[in-house]
Amino acid sequence: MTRLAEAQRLLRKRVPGPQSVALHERKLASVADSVGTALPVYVERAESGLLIDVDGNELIDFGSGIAVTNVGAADPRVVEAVQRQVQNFTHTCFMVTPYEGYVAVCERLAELTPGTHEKRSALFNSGAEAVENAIKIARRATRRQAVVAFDHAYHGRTNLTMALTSKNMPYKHGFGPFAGEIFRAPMAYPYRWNGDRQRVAEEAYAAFEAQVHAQVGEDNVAAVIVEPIQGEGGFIVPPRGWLPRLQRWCQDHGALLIADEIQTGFCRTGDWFACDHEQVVPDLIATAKGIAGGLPLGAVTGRAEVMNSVHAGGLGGTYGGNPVACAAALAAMETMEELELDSRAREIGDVFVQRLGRLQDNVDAIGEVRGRGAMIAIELIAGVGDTTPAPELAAAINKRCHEHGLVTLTAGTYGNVLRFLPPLTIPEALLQQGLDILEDAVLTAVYGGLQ
Ligand code: PLZ
Repeated sequence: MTRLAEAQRLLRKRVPGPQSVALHERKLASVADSVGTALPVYVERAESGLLIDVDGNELIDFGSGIAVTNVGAADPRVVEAVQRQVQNFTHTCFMVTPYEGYVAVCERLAELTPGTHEKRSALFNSGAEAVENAIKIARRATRRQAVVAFDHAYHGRTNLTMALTSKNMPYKHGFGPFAGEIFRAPMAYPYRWNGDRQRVAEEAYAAFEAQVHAQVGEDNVAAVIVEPIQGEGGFIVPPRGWLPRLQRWCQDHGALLIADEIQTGFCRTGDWFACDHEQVVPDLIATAKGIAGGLPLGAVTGRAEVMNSVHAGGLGGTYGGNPVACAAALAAMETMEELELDSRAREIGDVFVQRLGRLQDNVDAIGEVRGRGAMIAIELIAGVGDTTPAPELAAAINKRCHEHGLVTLTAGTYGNVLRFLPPLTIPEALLQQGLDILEDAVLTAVYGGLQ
């Protein structure tokens, strides 16, 4: 039996199966069409690396609910902590009558985030909310207004974060006017910037510097916001040296560096945070997603003097740092530490790079295999010597993966990137089975099943 056939034993019914199809009809009749679903398979329960649907199909998870379930979607420690907290109380509002969990999460964030300086945190409900608040704090602390974001950036879907997000469709189209005082600089995107990585770092930085000088003025810049590895933009890893230069520029000009580690954080890239890789210490760091094992939580952590420059009562929200989400976060962080998921992410990354590298040798349409740790992507192109983006090919591979029970996600400004974000607790056998399905899907989409 081939390894692919073995993997397919996980599927009892076709994907999506009849129960999922029935549920999807109800979805279409009740949920707004604008809220899409990449793979209309309705999940009933999860194990590490597996999603089990209402038809009994077991799907291998290379998505982690978009980089959220780093500890798996049903981590026993998270489940137990949530159950205990729900039994005690579900909500009080931290701004009214506080509780220990919120404080404990802020203590953990001070320990885990880059830098040994005195820190403070504030908790919110989502990534976009964390980013919005980071900008509010930066503006208040610097008494400046301009914010510089990058090409291919993704920071959220609220009004301010839409302005920071670079891609029009589907995130911004028709939703303007957007928040003001947001400026965009070129991203150091090695694959689509001619030259070796060293040159890209230098040229991209020079372009940033010149553009901000000409169009914004250094003294007007409150903050530069950057994803240390871009997520929705297509897992773009800037060349070494570029991020430290941005940090130095911020220091030289009295601006704050905000790292959006919402997708890269919490062991995903093989370190606790992607900034750690180059010892970059941002002034503010926005986190969410992987922080709480699947419960909604976002945070801004930063230099104490910056965070505390905001007037009393200036930050908050009814649900920010909800006790159940905080309990989950503390448990998820414990699991990450205990299972050393940072080093596991590196091992997962090595497996991906090795197998996808071999595949790339045989498939001209794979322009690049890139990423760091368990955040890996392939960029699909027209073919040898023609780097025209191939979004239809990415969609075809994605669809075939889904039909064969592997949850994969697309990304990229041009829609031609397939990205892989397995839970860091995925068992080795499932990881290999997932890669079997992926390889088969690539070869079938490219060569029409002839290989
Ligand atoms: N910053 C770097 O990756 C969320 C978006 C999915 P929220 N990315 C997934 C979609 O299509 O809406 C994200 C991110 C980075 C901010 C966010 C926003 O986080 O929790 O979705 O608000």
